[in-house]
Amino acid sequence: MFVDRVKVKLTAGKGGNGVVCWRRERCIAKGGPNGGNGGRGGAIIFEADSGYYSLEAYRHRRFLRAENGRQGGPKLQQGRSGSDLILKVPFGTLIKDQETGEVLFDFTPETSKWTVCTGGRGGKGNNCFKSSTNRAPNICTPGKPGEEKKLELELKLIADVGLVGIPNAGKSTLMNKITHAQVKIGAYPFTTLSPNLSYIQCEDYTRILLADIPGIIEDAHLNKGLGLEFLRHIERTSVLLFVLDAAPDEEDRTPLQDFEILRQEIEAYNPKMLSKPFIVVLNKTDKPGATENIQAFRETYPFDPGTLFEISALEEQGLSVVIDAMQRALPSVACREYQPA
Ligand SMILES: Nc1nc2c(ncn2[C@@H]2O[C@H](COP(=O)(O)OP(=O)(O)OP(=O)(O)O)[C@@H](O)[C@H]2O)c(=O)[nH]1
Ligand SMILES: [Mg+2]
Repeated sequence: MFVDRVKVKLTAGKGGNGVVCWRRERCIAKGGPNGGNGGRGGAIIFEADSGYYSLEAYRHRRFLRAENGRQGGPKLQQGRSGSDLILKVPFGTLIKDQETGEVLFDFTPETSKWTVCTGGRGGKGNNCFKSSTNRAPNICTPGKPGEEKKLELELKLIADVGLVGIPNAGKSTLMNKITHAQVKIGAYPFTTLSPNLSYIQCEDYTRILLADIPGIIEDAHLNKGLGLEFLRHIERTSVLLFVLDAAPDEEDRTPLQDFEILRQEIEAYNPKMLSKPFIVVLNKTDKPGATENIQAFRETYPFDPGTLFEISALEEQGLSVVIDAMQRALPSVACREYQPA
């Protein structure tokens, strides 16, 4: 199951207590204090891992605690420190404060580890309090509590190319044909209910990571259909790939209208996304009626040949040139980080 928003309460481990103990040995009178210190409590650390692509692991784990430190022992024995709790998250996870909504950390490919809650310090045993004036201190201190935080984790996938389209445009079909994904396809709207990630293995050994999101309909910004909720998963992609149905079954729909609806909805969500490089594919060219629609589209939007493509995802026609266009539109490989799903 794809989970992209969870709330968690984290508590780092408490430090172990210090102890009061006395050295007792044959022939050693008044051996003095020898109570050890408590161990440190375990910390909580977030670690981004490319093997994860959703926050599902936290769906039923809302309260997370690291191990407490153990108390000190006699003979100056230091208590064992609590083990750190490592929480794996996918790249693209934002960590926010639950109350203020402030973004505390963002797991981009450059950042992969963050200690979110430090464990409490261990208490001091009575050996620490001995001095020239107090050679038999009868005191020790308790361990300090670990840090506690209430956080919200939000995932915004990091992909190279984001597929956007009206439901049933053929996004998932295209994704299945050009990557190794096996996304569900259906001749009805909203077949895809959560984002899918997969990558294209190019001939020059580079990879292009694609994100397929559920379809967007008119007035999605008013929460129609599945709303604009999933657009955040393509907010960080370098390139947008508009997939348009060149021959819609509904009489009153045209790819031209669909394109305008998609642009309006994206603008309502985040106008900055429209300034990204984009590619438009007119899909289903094998269907009757596609030619007229394509002509009308080209007259209104005379995009250059590197931006507008006619394809048939089902019959695998024209797909290789779209992949080439994606490669060209993306920043150089050296500037990209791949996070295969
Ligand atoms: N004739 C024809 N049919 C296609 C083509 N591409 C996709 N289809 C069909 O269109 C229907 C919808 O395809 P999907 O890939 O599920 O569409 P989608 O855009 O992912 O739809 P949602 O997940 O609902 O948003 C399926 O019945 C496909 O077989 C094509 O090139 N030609
Ligand atoms: Mg789909």
